[in-house]
Amino acid sequence: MSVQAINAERQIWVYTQMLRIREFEEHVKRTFTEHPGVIRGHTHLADGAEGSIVGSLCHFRAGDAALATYRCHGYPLALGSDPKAMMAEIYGRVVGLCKGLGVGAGIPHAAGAAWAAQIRKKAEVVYCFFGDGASKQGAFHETLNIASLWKLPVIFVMENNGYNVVTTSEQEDANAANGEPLAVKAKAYSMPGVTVDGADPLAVYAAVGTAVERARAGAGPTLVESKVYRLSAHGNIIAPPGVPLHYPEHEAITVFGKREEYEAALRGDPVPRFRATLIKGGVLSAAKADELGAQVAKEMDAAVSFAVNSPFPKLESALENVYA
Ligand SMILES: Cc1ncc(C[n+]2csc(CCOP(=O)(O)OP(=O)(O)O)c2C)c(N)n1
Ligand SMILES: [Mg+2]
Repeated sequence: MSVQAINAERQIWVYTQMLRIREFEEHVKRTFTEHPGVIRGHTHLADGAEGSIVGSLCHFRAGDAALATYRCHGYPLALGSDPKAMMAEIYGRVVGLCKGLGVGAGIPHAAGAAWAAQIRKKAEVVYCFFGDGASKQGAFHETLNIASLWKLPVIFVMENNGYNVVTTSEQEDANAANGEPLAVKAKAYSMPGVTVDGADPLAVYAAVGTAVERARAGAGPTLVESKVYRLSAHGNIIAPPGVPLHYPEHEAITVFGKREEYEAALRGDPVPRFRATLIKGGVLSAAKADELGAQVAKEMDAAVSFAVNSPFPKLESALENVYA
């Protein structure tokens, strides 16, 4: 079996989802200046990873599952969640996707979901997204071992953005420090490990497609290292009440003084890059691309208005989902 080439209509869908993710993240970011003090918590943006997210999820079909980290706005957007409900969740409103009580998840849970899929025997797969930093946790290694041993249908997509908050991969990762791709970690658990340019959705589509075929066929997991560059700082600054929350500059600049690295990343921005690819390939006209951009901006403006004008959960509801 080989991965089918992606048709023009699907390529436009990919570009549209990339734009939606970017615009959603830009709106979250702007919130801190346009509605200061409204979001009191931490937000982490996926700008820069759009091509990787959408290229991966192109293969998603009913019954599959996807798990993410705190940098998690892109996946549900591409999979069809309502951006209004998502924005309301970030604003902590009762009409949010998780009723304003959103929490995170993790790598071992993906193995559990994949085990359930294996038992159901419907060729369903699990997409497990996580960062390069997360691959230093014991849970990552335990999960890869059991997933390979039991041939669980899971695709481990490591979004390697080269940073773990304020440290670089080279400072934290033995493979990176020795100039090796992080995909070599797969070798220790006898599964395929591939490295792909995460800024190129079509390259990610191909790499993840091969992994999905393997998983659906019962042959087990794959580790896909998708190289991306996060275009915002790790997260917004958490400040005491009264002090405006904001996004600082990227750690490449604030911690390492590597302004040129960051500017090069901006020049390689995957969203305009894919737009140019589609226009050059005759898949999309510049006018149509602009039209899509305007539509998506309006969609996300509406999401912010909805969130700002929605009620908070009742104080008493804070204990409703606490079991221990
Ligand atoms: C077990 C554990 N150790 C440390 C932390 C603190 N921490 C939060 S995010 C983060 C960096 C994660 O980096 P990475 O997985 O590469 O994700 P990225 O933010 O780059 O997308 C760390 C160390 C944590 N949340 N959990
Ligand atoms: Mg990282």
